[in-house]
Amino acid sequence: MRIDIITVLPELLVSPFAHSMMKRAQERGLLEVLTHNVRDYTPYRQAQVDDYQFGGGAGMVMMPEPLAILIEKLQSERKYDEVIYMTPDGDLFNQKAANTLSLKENIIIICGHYKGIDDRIRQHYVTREISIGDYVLSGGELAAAVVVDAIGRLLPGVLNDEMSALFDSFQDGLLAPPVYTRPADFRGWVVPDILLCGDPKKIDDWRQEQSLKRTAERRPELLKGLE
Ligand code: 6GU
Repeated sequence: MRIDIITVLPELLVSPFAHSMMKRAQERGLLEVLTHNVRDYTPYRQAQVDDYQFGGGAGMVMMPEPLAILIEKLQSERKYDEVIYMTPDGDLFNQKAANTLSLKENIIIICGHYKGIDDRIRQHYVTREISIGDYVLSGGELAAAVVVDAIGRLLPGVLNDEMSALFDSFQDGLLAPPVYTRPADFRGWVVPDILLCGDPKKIDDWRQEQSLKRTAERRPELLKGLE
């Protein structure tokens, strides 16, 4: 899978993909993340990429021309399945959206800054708008990093233990059960006996029960959709 990220701050998108699973995904050739600086594509002097908004009001808006030039350059090189715009007024991102996007071949992600991008780019190029939650970030980059991470770890071959994504919170619509590691007794705080019993069926049942209990306590609305 190839992801092209359009940004005015490519530096913000270095570290999130340079470690751990995202690093491994790229080293294994399963994921390619490329960043493109909008400033390198502007036809305006002094690398201008934003301007005052028509109608007045505080805050700058990203101009359509540099974005259109960059999007069209990329689209002339390969076919893209989605052109995503990161914006707080987009569709709320969740595991289902991550699963769907992980099946795509090539996607473009546009990160907005300032007051956002000229609406004509949204109307004529963007196929999907994503928000990562009901709060406002200063730009789309951190949100894009969240989305790419959530997608990237789902690509077949990225996880070392191929099964472990299946046990994630949300992957089956439930929160994950509690987990423990050594020592079995830490300052008198002991691991639940059942995890030490060695019976996989019993352990599985306990985890399922804990998942349901946690979900009922913390996110009861998640249980509504399940049978
Ligand atoms: Cl995608 N962008 C910005 N700027 N703020 C956000 C967001 C995105 N999602 C939640 N808040």
